[in-house]
Amino acid sequence: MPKIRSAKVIVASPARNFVTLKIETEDGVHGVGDATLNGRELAVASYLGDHVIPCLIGREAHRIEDIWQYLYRGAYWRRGPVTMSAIAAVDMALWDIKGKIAGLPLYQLLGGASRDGVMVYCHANGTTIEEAVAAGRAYMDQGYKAVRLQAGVPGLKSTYGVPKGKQPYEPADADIPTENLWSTEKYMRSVPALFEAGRDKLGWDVHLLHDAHHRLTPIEAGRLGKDLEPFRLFWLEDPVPAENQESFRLIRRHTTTPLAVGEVFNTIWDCKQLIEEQLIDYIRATVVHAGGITHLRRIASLADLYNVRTGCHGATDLSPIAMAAALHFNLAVPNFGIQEHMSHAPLTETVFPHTYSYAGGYMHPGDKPGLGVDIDEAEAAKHPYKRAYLPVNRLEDGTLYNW
Ligand code: EZ4
Ligand code: CO
Repeated sequence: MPKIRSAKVIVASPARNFVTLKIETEDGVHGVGDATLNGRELAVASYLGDHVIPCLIGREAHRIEDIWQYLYRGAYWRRGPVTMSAIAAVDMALWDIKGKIAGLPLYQLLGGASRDGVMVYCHANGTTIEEAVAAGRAYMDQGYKAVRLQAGVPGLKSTYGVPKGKQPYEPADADIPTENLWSTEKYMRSVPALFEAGRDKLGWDVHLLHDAHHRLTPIEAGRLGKDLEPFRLFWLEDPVPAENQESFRLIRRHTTTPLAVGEVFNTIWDCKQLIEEQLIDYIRATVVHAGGITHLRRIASLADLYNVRTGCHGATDLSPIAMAAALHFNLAVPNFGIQEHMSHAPLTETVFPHTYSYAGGYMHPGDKPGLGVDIDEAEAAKHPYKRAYLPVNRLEDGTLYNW
């Protein structure tokens, strides 16, 4: 059985910051894992480089479950985004190695394809409702079956999901966080009009989604969900911050709009109650921030018991390595729902060559052994890390609020 000979962390910024773990066996087979935690990149790099890699050398690369338990239970300090992103990177890289040695794409090791392709949703944004809906139409012309609509809120200078200029949406762009202003009242008045226009102009043969980005209280979320019921959303995402899982009981009491939560979750414990009480419809935990393929499968298996489907986070701060891993997972998992998809910048694509592809609303991971993605280290080295933070949000009276 091949042993791990070396491992290294690569921090680079091809269009944005990414942290990558590369593990190599004694036989010279290597695997890659994404360890990017937006705005806290160097903390994960240090966790891996200073505390994980020394413990990996000499271990059998095939013992993925044992290594996962070793890093989770063995560290004494459990959970948390830094720890779980580091464990995820190791896990992804080891699955990549196992696939390469087996000569099989990862999804085959996970039980094989449960579907022909992975339905993805894209981001249609606009400063105005008209712009957002036109962007949705343009994506539908490219074959997308599912579109997330976000529009500027009248009276607010900036809104979550709406890019500056015509740039792709990537708000982690400031050396010190920029400060945005928020008004729930203005937002709540504007969203139903967005979806009324969306259904009017885009019709009913497209899935429409929306992200409230943790900005509401449970009763506000109940009202928004109710106001949006006529437009039959595929989901309303992150209506409230979800540390308090029982708060979703209140939302559920008031609306049948499906709910999606979990892009900031790290373990099964973050969503245990949400799933067991059937308080959500889609779990958005990702392969990178929730402990890798090994742990995400466990979350999905629990979710399957309660008719909760997967809807993995897939914004551009998840590297193409995480995207590849998500696509293999999505193709195989029985209770797949949908996958978020934002195109990476061309420079990102150059640094992470990959086999996954998009056609007609669906993505496929490709059939190369392992994950089917790699890092071009020479290219990566040309783009050094640059500190970049997400914005923070304040209410109009200056109170710090949820971004
Ligand atoms: O704010 O990925 O649904 N997608 C999102 C993203 C997140 C960023 C945070 O790093 O909410 O835009
Ligand atoms: Co989101």
